Amino acid sequence: MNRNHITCVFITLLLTTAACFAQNPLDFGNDIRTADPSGHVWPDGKMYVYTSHDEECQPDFFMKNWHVFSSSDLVNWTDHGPILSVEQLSWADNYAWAPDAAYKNGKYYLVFPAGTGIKDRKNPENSTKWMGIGIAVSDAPTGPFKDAIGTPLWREPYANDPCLFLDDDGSAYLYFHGKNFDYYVVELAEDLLSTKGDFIKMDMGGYEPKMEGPWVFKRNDLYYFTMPENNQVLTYYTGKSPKGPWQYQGVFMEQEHNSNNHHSIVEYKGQWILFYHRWLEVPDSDCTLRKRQRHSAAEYLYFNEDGTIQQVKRTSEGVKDFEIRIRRK
Ligand code: FUB
Repeated sequence: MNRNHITCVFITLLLTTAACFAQNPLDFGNDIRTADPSGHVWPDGKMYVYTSHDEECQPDFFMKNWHVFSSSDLVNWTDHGPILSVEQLSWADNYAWAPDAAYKNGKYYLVFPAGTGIKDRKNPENSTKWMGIGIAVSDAPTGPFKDAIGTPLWREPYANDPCLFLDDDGSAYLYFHGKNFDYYVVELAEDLLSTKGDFIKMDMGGYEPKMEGPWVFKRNDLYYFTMPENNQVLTYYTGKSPKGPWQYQGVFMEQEHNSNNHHSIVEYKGQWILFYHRWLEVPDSDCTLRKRQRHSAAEYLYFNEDGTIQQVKRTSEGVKDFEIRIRRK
């Protein structure tokens, strides 16, 4: 074996080893492309991640179904999907975009955006695209889910990217991205199947950039309104109530490539986790449209003493040592 051969073998070994220990993107089994991961810990103690599902080379985010993946160590995942598809809806046939989920009184709720029509980018006046938010229910976290109301929660305003936050007192708040309705919140009724009261415009302290994919959570009595600002960089506000007023706190994850991000933040076994998606090159892809495809990923997330969020870096290791970390706590 000459020197070149040895170097070659060595590099291959290094790459293979690195690949074995890498955990991002998350290993969801087979070759599925997922985006918009929404993480939840349910009463059985497992982590469930609800995602949208990218098809190879899909044009303009034409997406057809949602999946859920479960794990108890964040390394070994089971795919339980698809758990709902736009074919099962009477009011939409496309745009199975970023879902969220909730658990209440023994039932599991999938809150999902879906839509119809086409966006005409050259002549926007010819666009027919419309999106709304639906609710599906199941007795199990893994579905199958059934559209519970047979319509979207509302038709106007155009809306997608729902985030359903259940507060400790049982109140349910729905945040979303809406055409001219960003930074509004609406409460849901006790059964989570209809809205209660008006859309409430939240006080964002005077800073309201374009956004999609809001995610709200609570920690130590402080509420966090987090979002992909301009659909990309992850930023957040804090507040003392789920309806604001909110105070802008800035960036906690920088941008990678000129492409969207979508995330969720959840505590699991005493450790906070950030789920998000990455646009990674798929070299053997037949897709001429784009070589990068979306994949769900996870990182540890830490808070400072004053409750602010520390910067999170994208890593290839992700949360692969989760079990060891938890045992050390
Ligand atoms: O996955 C479709 C759309 O792309 C989501 O709804 C947005 O948040 C962006 O991730």
